[in-house]
Parts: sequence; structure tokens; C-alpha cells
Amino acid sequence: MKIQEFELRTIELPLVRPFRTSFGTQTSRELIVVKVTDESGNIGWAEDVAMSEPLYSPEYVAGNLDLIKRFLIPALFSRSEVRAEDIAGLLAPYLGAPMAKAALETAILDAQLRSEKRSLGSYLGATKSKVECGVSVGIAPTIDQLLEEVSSYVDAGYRRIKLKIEPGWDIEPVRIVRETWPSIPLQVDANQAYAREDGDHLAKLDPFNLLLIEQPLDEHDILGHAGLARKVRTPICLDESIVSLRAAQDALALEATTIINIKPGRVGGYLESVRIHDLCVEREIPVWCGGMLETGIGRAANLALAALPGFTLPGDTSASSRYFKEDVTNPFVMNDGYLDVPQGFGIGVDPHLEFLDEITTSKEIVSR
Ligand code: SMG
Ligand code: MG
Repeated sequence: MKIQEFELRTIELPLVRPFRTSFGTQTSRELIVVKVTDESGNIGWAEDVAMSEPLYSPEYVAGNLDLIKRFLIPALFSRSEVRAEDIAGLLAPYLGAPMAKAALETAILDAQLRSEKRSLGSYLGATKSKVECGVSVGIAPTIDQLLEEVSSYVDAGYRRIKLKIEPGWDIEPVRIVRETWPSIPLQVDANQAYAREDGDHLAKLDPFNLLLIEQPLDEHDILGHAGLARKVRTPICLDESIVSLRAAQDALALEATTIINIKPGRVGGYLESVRIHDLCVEREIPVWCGGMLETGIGRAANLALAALPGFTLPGDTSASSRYFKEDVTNPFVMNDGYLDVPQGFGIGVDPHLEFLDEITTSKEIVSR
């Protein structure tokens, strides 16, 4: 397609409750929404999942906005025509920034698929029409508040609970949640909060029959995770460390992970996500779709990905109501613990423009 223009906006949407992790507390979700228009008038939407501050990964909203305008869009405009399949290669000379690149690739893919009258799910290879939902529960101020929050999610029908942990908030909260719900699928996410020496401590989680421990150590410490995997019985699942297909190959070769969390933004897009999925299917490694507090725009695309056959564990693909009072698209509503995979063309959803305008804090158009 021949790209006419990009609209870049920053939006900010309050969360229904603060979300605390080992790296900080989010009370609202600020992110960049990308809209691409081609010269035939086809439109594509995507969101850049980078957060306001570089705490989960090195990317952040203001930095990505600059990078996208200064380098990435000019690289795309240097070609008269582009297809989504070319974007990663075209942007590769600019290092890093997988979330910014994923947003551009996804917006272009959305426009391309809408023009071809094809859904993202069918393009990626989805085999399911609905996906099982898990929910990620932040570090709570007290155990009582944690139980209250988990209880509301269990009642709502979530099929898997993930507890955020950090040193000082780990064995006890997990023990109590496990005692309260003896058979609910349960897992934990440390967001890199532990050290190599913490193996004996983390092994104390073994009796609680957890599905996995997500990213206990520094994202660069693949060998450390391999060592930990020999010390704890609970499977290790890497999130932050898996930044590409190659990183996934390395982590598997070093036996640092036996389950992989795939987040399209973290790996540079949905096409790389499918390659990681395919590797994991071949190696019989279970995968699940991570979440980045997406709005309905990113959620729609994540559901299409999570509908691929290798996604055998429930993902952090929760209903809109878990995040926002009002979403930017029609809300994703959970039914019996499942969300439907959008079937429309492209990502299959359209943002509500009036509401999007209301929550927009900056907007600019970059034309060819
Ligand atoms: O989208 O439901 C969601 C959030 C899931 O816990 C979640 N994401 O490390 O997996 C993770 C975190 C990263 C974002 S935390 C603000
Ligand atoms: Mg994680």
C-alpha cells in the first residue's frame, strides 16, 4: 500500500483500580494510538504498548513518540509502497524499540487486511473463536484486600489467576490464595525482582502447585534463570527476556524457560509473535499471550493471536471492565471465562472517536 499519513495521538485513560507491580504503581494508562491512512483511504489502527516511564522495558511514551516521528515514519515514507511483511526489515537499522515498531507494523497490517477483507485471526492462523481468560492481580496493600480482589475475579469467571510478587510479598499471599481456592489455576509474576541467590526462597513456592513463576530475575540473566530452573520445581516462564525469536531460541537452548509468555509489543509485532509461537509448538513449549494494560485496540489484536493453536494456557487477556470504566472500543465482555476473538476485517474493532478525542492529550498528523 502507499501510505498517505499517520495520525499519532497520546491518550490517557484512568484504571479502575491502581495496578502495583515490583517496578511501580500504575493508576492510569497512557499510551500512543497510531492510525494509518493509505492513498485509497484504507485505515488501520494500533497501539504502542510502551508505558509512561521506562520501568517495564526501556521504551516509554514520549521517547517512542519522538523515535516514531524522527526515524521510523521517515524510513517508511522512503518507500513508495510498503506491505506489513516488509516493515520489520525496513525498520531494523534503528535498534531496539520493538513496541514502537510493533505499533507501526500492526497499524499497516490492519489497513492491509481491511482492504483485503480478511480478519487478523485468519491471517495469523487462528484456530479458535474464543480464548480462555486469565487475570493479573497487582500487589495489594493488605492480604484482606488481595483476597477481596481475587474473589471478585474468581466470581466473574476468570479461569486463571496471576499474582504479582516481590520480596516481602510472595510466599504468604500465595499460600493464602492457594488455601482459599485450592484448585484454581494460579501463577506468579516477579517482574525481575529477585536475585540468583533467591533460589531456596523461591523454592518455597513449590508446594502451592503453581503453573509457573514468570520472570523472577533480570531480563538479561538467561543463565541465572537456567540455574534457578534446576533449583525450583515450579516451571520458569520468561516474559521480559524474550525480545525476539532468537532470544526464545537461546533461552530454550539454555533450558532457562519451559513456558513462554508472548507479548507482541515486546517482540516487535504479531509476525515475530507467530514465529515464536511456531518454534514453541515445534518444541512442545506451552505459550500464552501476555498483556500490557491494552485498550480495546490492542486487546482485539491480542485475542486474534491468542487464538492460535499453541496458546494452550489462559493469557492476561482480560475483559475491558478489569481495566477501564469505559474502553476506547466496544467493551470486551467475558462470557463463562472466555473472550470472543473478533471476526471482522483487520483487528475487527473500531475506536469510538468521540471518546478517543476526550481522552487525547496530544495529537498530530505526519503526512508523506
Ligand atoms: O494487561 O492485564 C494486563 C496486565 C498484565 O501483568 C501484566 N503485565 O509483566 O506481565 C507483565 C505485566 C507488564 C505490564 S505491568 C504494568
Ligand atoms: Mg510479566
